[in-house]
Amino acid sequence: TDLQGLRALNGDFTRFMMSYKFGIDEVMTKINILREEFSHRHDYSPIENVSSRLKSAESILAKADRKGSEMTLDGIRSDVHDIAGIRVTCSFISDTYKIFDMISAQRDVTVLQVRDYIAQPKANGYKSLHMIIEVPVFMSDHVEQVKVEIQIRTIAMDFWAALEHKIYYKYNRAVPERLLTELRDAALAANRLDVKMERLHDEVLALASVPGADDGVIDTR
Ligand code: 0O2
Repeated sequence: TDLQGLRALNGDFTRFMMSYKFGIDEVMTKINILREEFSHRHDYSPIENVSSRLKSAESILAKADRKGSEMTLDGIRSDVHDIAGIRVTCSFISDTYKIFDMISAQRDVTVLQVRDYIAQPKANGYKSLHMIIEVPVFMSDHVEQVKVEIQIRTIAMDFWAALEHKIYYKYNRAVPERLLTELRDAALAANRLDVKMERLHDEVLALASVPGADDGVIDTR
């Protein structure tokens, strides 16, 4: 009957979404391990924050429609890569690449796609390092390869992206030219801050490794 068909569809969709939720869980564990272990070894953490989100059914369908995908679970699975999304914010630009390398090097991670908008920012000024990976998720009777999109960026890039995203949707994707120019300016300012902060950080690290360099420095902690 129609009702049975609907129930089956609902069950399939719930399982579909669950696999992405498990994919997020797997990758969150990996990143949290890197975060803890790295800060234990080096006395500082390259990761400032990690967040995750499961794309809503509505946004998944809208994206599949935009891409002209076949409207089946398989069609959506192969075309929409960011159903499971994880965002990692770092203090410094070099840390974003460190995290990227550490994730890429893991044996059970398959890197499917990389977009380096840090080296090559988008025309609007957007910067971020994107990777789509596949990780195995072990279910009760089978193993599933699940796609997870990871966005890695600095705090300054994230600050910019959050505001740009808000403005983009406030103006329903038609942002006035003046604001676009100001956003591009702000992106350049954010980048200048990133470069300066990293230089300062490197300088302090170099200082800390010279014996006796701490003399006369007041510890205010
Ligand atoms: P939302 O609302 O964040 O989920 P592809 O499917 O790979 O061909 P896609 O998905 O556009 O194309 O890939 P891309 O360029 O890697 O962008 C993926 C995500 O990066 C976007 O997801 C945004 O989260 C973010 N992003 C990309 N460009 C911009 C930008 O100019 N500004 C901001 N603020 N974020 C950006 P969604 O699904 O488009 O949006």
